[in-house]
Amino acid sequence: MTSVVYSESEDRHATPRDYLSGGWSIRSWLLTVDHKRIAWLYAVSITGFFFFGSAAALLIRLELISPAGDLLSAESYNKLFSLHGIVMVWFFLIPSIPATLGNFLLPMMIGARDMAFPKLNLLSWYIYTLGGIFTLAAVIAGGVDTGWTFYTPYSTLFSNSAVLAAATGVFIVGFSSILTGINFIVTTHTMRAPGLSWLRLPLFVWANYATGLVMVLATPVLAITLVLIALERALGIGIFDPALGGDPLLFQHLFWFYSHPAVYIMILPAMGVVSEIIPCFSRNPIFGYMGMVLSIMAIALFGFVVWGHHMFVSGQSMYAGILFSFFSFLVAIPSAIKTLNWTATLFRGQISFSVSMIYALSFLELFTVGGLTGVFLAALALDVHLHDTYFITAHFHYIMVGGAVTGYMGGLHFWWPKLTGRMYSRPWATVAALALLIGLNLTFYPQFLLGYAGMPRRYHSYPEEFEILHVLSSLGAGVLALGYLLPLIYLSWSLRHGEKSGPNPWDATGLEWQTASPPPVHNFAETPVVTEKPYAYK
Ligand code: HEM
Ligand SMILES: [Cu+2]
Repeated sequence: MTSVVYSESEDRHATPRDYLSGGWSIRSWLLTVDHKRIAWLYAVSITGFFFFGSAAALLIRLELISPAGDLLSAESYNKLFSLHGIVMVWFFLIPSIPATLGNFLLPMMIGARDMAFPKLNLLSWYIYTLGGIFTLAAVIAGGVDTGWTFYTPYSTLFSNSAVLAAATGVFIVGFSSILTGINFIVTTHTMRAPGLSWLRLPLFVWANYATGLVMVLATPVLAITLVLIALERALGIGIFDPALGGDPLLFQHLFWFYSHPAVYIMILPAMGVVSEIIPCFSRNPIFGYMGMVLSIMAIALFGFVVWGHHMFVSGQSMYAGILFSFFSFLVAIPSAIKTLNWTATLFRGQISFSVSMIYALSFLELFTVGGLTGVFLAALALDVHLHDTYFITAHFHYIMVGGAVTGYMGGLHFWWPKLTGRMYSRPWATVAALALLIGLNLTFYPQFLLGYAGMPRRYHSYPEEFEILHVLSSLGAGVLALGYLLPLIYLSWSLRHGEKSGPNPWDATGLEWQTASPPPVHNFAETPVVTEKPYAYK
């Protein structure tokens, strides 16, 4: 893209201050309305939740090293995997890329000075933090043992754990998600720079825009579901209780009507990240831009009609099952188109294995395995065998950790010089990226075999024949932990000591690379004008 460029030598204007030099007082951070600082506020809280959730995961894997349930009681095991799921899904994966990288980059990528509603943006962070406090309160109140899905009747009639506090936390964080979604949608509609038509938007912007739509359309359903669960549990109103004329399946319909689209809230932004990295490090324009845009929108829309594939064995009608199976096959098509287009972009490209490119290629491998096994599960008869086994656990971890978290790490490394104006240690970052790739496969591949062989999920002890595969998986979790801890160390180090990066170290296209690093408070000295399509590489 060509545009007016802010350059440091230009002295027609006084050099604008960068967004970090405006002071480090607590006030200047906690009351900021600058989207770039708000992105950092999110990054800090989200990272905290990620390591909290990871500690629970490590304890789970430690327990499963031996077949006897000897490290944890069954009860604390249930509480640990519930806590892990609740924290990772609601407090890490859903906000991760949109709230951090999306918040930081979206206005810059469209040549805007900020989000459409800067104060609402800050408010979403406060709401997120408030929700987090409730979830932590649930832990202090003794924990929750319902799993991250709060399935009734267990969550309403039987569990004597802190269900209300945990569900309240999730309810609250939903509002933060809705506000972020509204901000993304309005910003993309109204604040694009002159010349930046819809079909010149970078795919990362498209992906966050579609994510915003899903957030705004789906999250209210989750909110209603959680209110009903709370009322049911506290007052026994009977919406889900057959004894009082209610229906427990209704809960699953409502829950998955939000939560299946929500899996696309997690994966679409990561797809956006990968779509920026791959063209840059193969020096090729993205293959099939139009197809990429259409498949982003198709994923967001089709995502709303497949929820019933989570309920194949729940007793819903056979015809519903067949319909949901069919729609699930359909939603796999746009994902396949995207994967093929990334591959075509790599083809005959001048590939350089930068750190973010290693993450993007890892994403391709992991997302493909996760996505294809989703197609297995969408086949009705096969799902009857695999349902509620470790095969499911493996499937969604390949997507959610292999896809979403790997995309996040790739994006963090790609845009780190923009965020901070500094470089990180390339050798250490390469070690970490490889540890992540090896660790992920070693942790989750054995779980496909475990599930296929019949090991159910959510058990804290198991027959000895499953021991080897569990030990391998736990070993993988150790390698994976290294892959997440190392970046925490070398990235923190680079904040102070990293080499200065200059505005565009990767020689990338895109408006965000045309302003200084770190960017000035209002992003651009002058509003840029766009005259080209995105990804004008070569
Ligand atoms: C794109 C990102 C995806 C994510 C993040 C994702 C995530 C998940 C999660 C979290 C679960 C487990 C829910 C639970 O705890 O019960 C799950 C199950 C399932 N997924 Fe996916 N999934 C994705 C893609 C797909 C695709 C493309 C398909 C179909 C083509 C698919 C088909 C299924 C089916 C059928 C189940 C339910 C299996 C059962 O419980 O028996 N998924 N997925
Ligand atoms: Cu689903």
